[in-house]
Amino acid sequence: MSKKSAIEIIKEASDGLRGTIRESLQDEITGAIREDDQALIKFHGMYQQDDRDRREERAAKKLERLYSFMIRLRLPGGFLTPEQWIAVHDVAGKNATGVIKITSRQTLQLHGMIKSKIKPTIRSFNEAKLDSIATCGDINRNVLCSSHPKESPIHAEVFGYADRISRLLMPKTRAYYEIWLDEEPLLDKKEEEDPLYRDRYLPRKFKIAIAIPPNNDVDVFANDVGLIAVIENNTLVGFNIAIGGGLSSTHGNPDTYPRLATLIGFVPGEEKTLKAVYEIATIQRDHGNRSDRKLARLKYTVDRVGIDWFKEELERRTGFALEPVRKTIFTSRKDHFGWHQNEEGLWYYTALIENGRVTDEATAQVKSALLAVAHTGKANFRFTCNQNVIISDVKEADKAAIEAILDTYGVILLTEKSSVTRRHSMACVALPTCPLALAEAQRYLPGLLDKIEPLLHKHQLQQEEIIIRMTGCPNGCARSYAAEIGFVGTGPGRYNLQLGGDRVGERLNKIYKTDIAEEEILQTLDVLFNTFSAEKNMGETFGDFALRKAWV
Ligand code: SRM
Ligand code: SF4
Repeated sequence: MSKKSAIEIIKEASDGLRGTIRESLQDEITGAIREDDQALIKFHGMYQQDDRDRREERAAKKLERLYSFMIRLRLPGGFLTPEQWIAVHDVAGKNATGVIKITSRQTLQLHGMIKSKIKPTIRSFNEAKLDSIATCGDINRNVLCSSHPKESPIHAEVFGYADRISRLLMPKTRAYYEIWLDEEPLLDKKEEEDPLYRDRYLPRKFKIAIAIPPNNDVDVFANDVGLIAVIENNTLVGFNIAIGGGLSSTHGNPDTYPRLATLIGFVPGEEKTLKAVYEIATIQRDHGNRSDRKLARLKYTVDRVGIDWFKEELERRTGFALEPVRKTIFTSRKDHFGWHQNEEGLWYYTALIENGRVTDEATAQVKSALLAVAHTGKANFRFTCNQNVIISDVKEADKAAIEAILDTYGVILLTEKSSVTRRHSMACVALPTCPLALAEAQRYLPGLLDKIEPLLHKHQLQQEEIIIRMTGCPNGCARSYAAEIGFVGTGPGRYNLQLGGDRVGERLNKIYKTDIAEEEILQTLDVLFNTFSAEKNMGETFGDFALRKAWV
């Protein structure tokens, strides 16, 4: 048998994810926590980071790195009440950098929390009925669901599944409550025995998304498990299930690759759907690679054991057969900006939040606007997988007041005047907090788009909804491998340019040029846009055109 990876040993010895986190928190000599605890706090929704912009300066002064923590909330389906938004806003200002980051998985992150602020942060979240349990680590993460309630009359019913799946796959350990909320330790540890995760949890992170066709806004095939709602005669009849999606690779390691999930069958009804999801997780628990973390995601398990074996094993564990995949069609993968009304007559305003950074800038004071909206108590907040926010569930009588707030703070102007390309683009966090970043992403993409937009105008392509995504490394956090134009960081100021992904997230892109800098990026796009503009067929997307021209 292959050797267990170091993280496997840490998990096993962690006493239900407790480790020595308490002791680490009390150590005032350092801003960091012990190495083993760094792996364990991920399961509690946090990452230890440091300000990479200040590494050199600190090293020159012989100071330790400027350590801080990032915390990520668990928000199945990406929903917050106005009271909860106010709580997050307050905590961000008091305990973190003040910027609230909407992630590509429909939740919120706060950065820059020093060690002593973690406990007060989690306490405040708890008071607002929020938690960060299992948003990181080798466990099921935040469960996604198509965000816009106008998508379908059964949106609320499908949305409910995100919460139920999230709860079904929560760890049983009380460590989070004991460490952060001072709950009394259990007298009988048997009460927290975990039939799903046992003592080693999963071999790697595990991601689930639910899509409501025709919009694939959640990028369902990028997940370990994708559920696609099947709606017949306005009734939710069940879900098509896809397994083995994941978008990361490692430069120079040919054994790693991005992969879209494979459809394996249809399941009717709630009981069978939940059972199938649960048992997919147990198969991965029992058969995933626990020695090489680079090859531990479900996608590699599926490719190693084969789809047929996996299906048979799933049917054996669930005790029922999967039905043939039912027909569903995706026609888009985007956010519907501006005002829209759902079947019940409630209003929704989708606002552009560039790369998910909620902050006040000279052009638009998005953070102040969202706080003012929350203070009215007349709207909920829904986050999209494209890092935007939907001001939600607004009654007709309250719409004008909400609109006035969005207008006053420049949110409407920002959303409406931004180019189509900017609205459909996305970048990951990258520098200065992400330890894995090789290049900039969210700090760089806005400026690069300033230079790409004139090229699109020059070739009369400004109305094309081309999906552009950038990540600071090949881990794919802004799903750059599933973009029509993907930029994947290779080093400071340098990116692989990827082309040929489709519009709806059913085809990955491929490398067109490696390791290029801005000048070459712009020259290359100028030539490509010129050809696309001159030779595209009616309705042909940039990604499809790239494939037809065999650019990749
Ligand atoms: Fe991610 C690691 C940020 C979505 C694939 N991701 C990281 C870390 C935590 C870096 C680290 O391990 O220390 C980044 C923290 C940066 C920071 O300072 O905040 C990070 N990932 C993000 C976010 C915030 C990007 C964003 O700008 O929105 C997204 C948070 C999602 C959430 O709310 O849970 C985020 N990450 C994704 C996605 C997209 C998705 O899931 O739809 C992917 C690709 C899909 C996938 O999982 O295959 C993704 N992140 C990774 C990977 C590669 C995993 C792998 O299979 O190898 C890593 C590295 C790792 O796990 O070792 C990673
Ligand atoms: Fe960091 Fe890479 Fe993810 Fe960007 S893609 S947030 S650089 S791990």
